[in-house]
Amino acid sequence: MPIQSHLIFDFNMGPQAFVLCKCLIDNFTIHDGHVAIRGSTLDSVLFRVGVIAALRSKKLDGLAVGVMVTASHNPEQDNGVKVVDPRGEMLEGSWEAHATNLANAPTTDDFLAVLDTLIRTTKIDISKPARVVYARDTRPSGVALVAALEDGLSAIGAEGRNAGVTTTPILHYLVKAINTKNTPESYGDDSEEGYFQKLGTAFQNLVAGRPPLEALLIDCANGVGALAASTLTEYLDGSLSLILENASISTPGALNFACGADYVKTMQRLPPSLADRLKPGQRACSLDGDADRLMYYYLDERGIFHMLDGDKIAALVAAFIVDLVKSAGLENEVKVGVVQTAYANGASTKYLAGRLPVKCVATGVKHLHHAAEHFNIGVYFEANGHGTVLFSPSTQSKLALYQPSTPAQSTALKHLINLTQLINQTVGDALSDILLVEVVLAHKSYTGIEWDSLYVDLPNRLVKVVVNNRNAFRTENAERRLLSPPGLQSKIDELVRRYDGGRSFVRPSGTEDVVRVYAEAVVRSQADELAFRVAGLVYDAAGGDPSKRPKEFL
Ligand code: NG1
Ligand code: ZN
Repeated sequence: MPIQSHLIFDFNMGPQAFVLCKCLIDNFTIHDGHVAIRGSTLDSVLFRVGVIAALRSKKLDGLAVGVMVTASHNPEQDNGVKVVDPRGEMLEGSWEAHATNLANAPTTDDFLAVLDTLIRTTKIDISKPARVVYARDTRPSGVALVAALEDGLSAIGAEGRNAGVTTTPILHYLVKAINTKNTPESYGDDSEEGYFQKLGTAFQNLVAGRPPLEALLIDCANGVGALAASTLTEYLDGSLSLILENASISTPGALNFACGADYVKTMQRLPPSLADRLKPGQRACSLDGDADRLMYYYLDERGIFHMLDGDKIAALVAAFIVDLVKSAGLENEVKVGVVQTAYANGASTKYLAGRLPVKCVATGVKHLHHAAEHFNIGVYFEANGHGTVLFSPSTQSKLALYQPSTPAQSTALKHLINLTQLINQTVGDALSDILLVEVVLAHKSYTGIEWDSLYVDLPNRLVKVVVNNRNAFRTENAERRLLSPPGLQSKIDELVRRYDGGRSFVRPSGTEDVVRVYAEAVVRSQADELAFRVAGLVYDAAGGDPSKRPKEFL
């Protein structure tokens, strides 16, 4: 059945995920990070994803591989697929090339021929078992896609486990829990219940004895987060009240529409549906369509919207963990670091860099996740609200064996150990991140206002420029400087110098056919002006028609 929608392959996933198709043909439009498919028969692609995931599992001796059908924060008519690797590594380049060929084979005969080559060249023992655990978000098109995926799994004789309608981070949890079952590294019971139990128990341990916080309002983006947040409530046992808004998962077209984390971050405003729901000073947050992004915010007494984005979450959480490490007497042994991208607000970088090591990496969760693994405790968040905290295996063992010498050290140690249970370390997880934020707020007795005042965001502006060939834009230094088109970077530098606190950079998007321009400055009007002027330079350098130059580009 042809489905008129977009299928998105996400290349920007964490190391747990790989993406199958880098250069698809005909119906497929390629955008580095994602591959969008318009008006194509998606069923055959999902069938092949099933086969590829099963082969990946066979190659890894039957370890479970995950497949998530979702298009995250994108509109409801889009859909996509992410494959979750059991070992938390990126797919080998050679294997990825074979997988690409498999997905692109024009006919069934070609498909079988490529399959045969893949099995031979990667030395897959086809008699090995294959296990694939899969799930989907609430998009209506997901039903047919999952059915096609199941056909692919049956065709190759893989054992499939349907995890139903759930969040991307829960699917990641399940993959890790299945593969570590009955081992010393057991990640938890391999069920949704195990996930909620793990988070709920750790949260209750962490807030025990603290005065309860005011209820938190959650904008569920009319997506699967509504189901998961509702179940989570049962496991919190009254330790935190959640008020679920935008929880209409069966209203056509409602998913991510004028709500959700991406809306809040992009528009820098409250979802209109919450306007008469939120009291001044009350904390609220938005999830995205698959619940792996989180934005907090509040309205002040004058009704002005204040956004607490991924950078503010990183600042809150990193400072808290550094304090706990110190209180536990472990500051010489456990080093905490933060990983950001160039999109992190300059004020957040300044705040964090005064307290702990901060590393800047290229956009894309895989870069952040890898860099965070180099710290004993690595905190990473994208400004858009995707992030988590990684405790290295040696740090986890150290915490388990450490003998505290005072009651205060013992308490801090217990908190750290509970944090390793509360945080979903496989991938950014909006629900786990909510609980993490709420723990810190409870410990610090902070409202949103105090949290917000850790530092003041520099006004910033993100602009898209549509160009003929965004591959003409090449970058260096964690995407902060342009190598080409020649001469453009020095023009940007010259412009930036004229703005107080000015910073701007240009990079090609990995997920859309545009070039992104980011700018910040001390004053809002200056940040806007700088962004539009740099966008104008980009437009000219890309050979745009001067008569069609967007008027806001000055
Ligand atoms: P691109 O399109 O490469 O800028 C966007 C986000 C990334 C990341 C990916 C999704 C911005 C500026 N960019 O990437 O942070 O979330 O989508 O994988 O938010
Ligand atoms: Zn998402």
